[in-house]
Amino acid sequence: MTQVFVALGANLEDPKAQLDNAVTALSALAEQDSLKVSPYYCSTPMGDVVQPDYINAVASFNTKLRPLALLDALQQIENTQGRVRKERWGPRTLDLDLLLYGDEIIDEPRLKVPHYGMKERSFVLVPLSAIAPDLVLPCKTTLRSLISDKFLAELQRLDNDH
Ligand code: PH2
Ligand code: MG
Ligand code: MG
Repeated sequence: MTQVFVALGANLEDPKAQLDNAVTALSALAEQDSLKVSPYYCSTPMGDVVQPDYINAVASFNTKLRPLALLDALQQIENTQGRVRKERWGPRTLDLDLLLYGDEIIDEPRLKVPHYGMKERSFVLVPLSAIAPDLVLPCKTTLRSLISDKFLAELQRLDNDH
């Protein structure tokens, strides 16, 4: 069994409900009582595409699924929730990115873990630290050392009940 971290993002068709539905779907992949979900945060879009603000969060859980089986399951959830792949970094109903798979470093055509952009993204690191403040990345960097005041100021935390 491995502890995994997954980033959630949505900016179309009631993004908050998209995240709620995704959390329910992720709970089916998680071992009993292992699912943790960060607060939801509103963040302005990263990248040059003009698009609505995002709701972002991070979930962690223990799973028996191997990495590619987990990737398949995450993509299945994205597809079920109406994900249409158009432009890179464009708007989406749901994005589920596998951030960390235990301490493993995975470099396969379909899957690179740790997620390539996670260290530079406030909308990943801040929710991650809400559920795993003492996390150390596979490269031995502490999560705490990556979070700046600027990152904290970039996000607006929403009131929700988990
Ligand atoms: N995801 C993207 C592109 N830009 N911006 C924010 N704020 N949040 C995201 O999740 C996001 C983004 C592509 O994955
Ligand atoms: Mg993404
Ligand atoms: Mg993605």
